[in-house]
Amino acid sequence: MRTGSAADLTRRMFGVSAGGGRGMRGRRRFVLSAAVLLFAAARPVPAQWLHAAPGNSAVTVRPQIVRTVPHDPSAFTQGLLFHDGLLYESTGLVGKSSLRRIDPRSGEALWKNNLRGGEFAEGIAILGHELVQLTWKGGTAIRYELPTLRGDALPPFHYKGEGWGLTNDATHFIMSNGSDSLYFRDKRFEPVRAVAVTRNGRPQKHLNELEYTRGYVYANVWYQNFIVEISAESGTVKRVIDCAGLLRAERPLTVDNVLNGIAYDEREDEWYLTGKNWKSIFVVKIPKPSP
Ligand SMILES: [Ca+2]
Repeated sequence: MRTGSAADLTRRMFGVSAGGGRGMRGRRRFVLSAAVLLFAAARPVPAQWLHAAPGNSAVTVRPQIVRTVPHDPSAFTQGLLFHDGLLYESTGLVGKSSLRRIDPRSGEALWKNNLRGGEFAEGIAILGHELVQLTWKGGTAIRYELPTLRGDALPPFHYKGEGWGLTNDATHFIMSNGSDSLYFRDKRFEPVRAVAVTRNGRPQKHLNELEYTRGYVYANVWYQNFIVEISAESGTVKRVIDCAGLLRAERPLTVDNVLNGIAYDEREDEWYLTGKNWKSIFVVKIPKPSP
């Protein structure tokens, strides 16, 4: 039996006919427009996200899934970190931006702050006694006191350009803005230095959510199924963490539900990885880099 065409599907969903008669051209145009809208709204995840390892001569490693934790599928994850036994998540989109403190065993939000209407939250980092939350285009970072998470006690940091990912190396904040550079800032958020990131000698653009440990910055790459391990000193990508297995397990609904969110529990040597609007956080082991 012949399966329905896109036009058949659209006709059933919208209750319109592409048959002959008066107004046929208008209806056909409507059907075609509806079909374009339908497929534009739900572009599927590319097959290579689920199967192919990234083309790369740098060493590729695959994470081993230890367990999964439920993740709020309405959370458009822009930042994730692990601190003192708890997860912290920043979610984006205007009207849906938030900061959450999450139980890493149950995935439940223990505390949540919804941002004001026009703000679009991005990466987060904890340095000293404060948690800092970037905004995408606002040029402002919100500062929350720890452990109270009061967000109105400290004046915000200001910076030029876009804010994407944020982490720290215990001395500096390390920030991404979607380019191929990492920006180091001091505790007052003043710029200190920038490091250009290269993979196999080429600029690695679209650096997104970040995590730092033991001399390396781990970065999601926007619209890619892998994480790059970057030498914080030289900017060279040493290894690629191939996360196709996580995407196969998660089966994100659309191409925009990208892999994004890296947190590291140093005590247990476990990584918490997720994506925008994913239903799971994957707790994984990643082989340590050779010294
Ligand atoms: Ca992170």
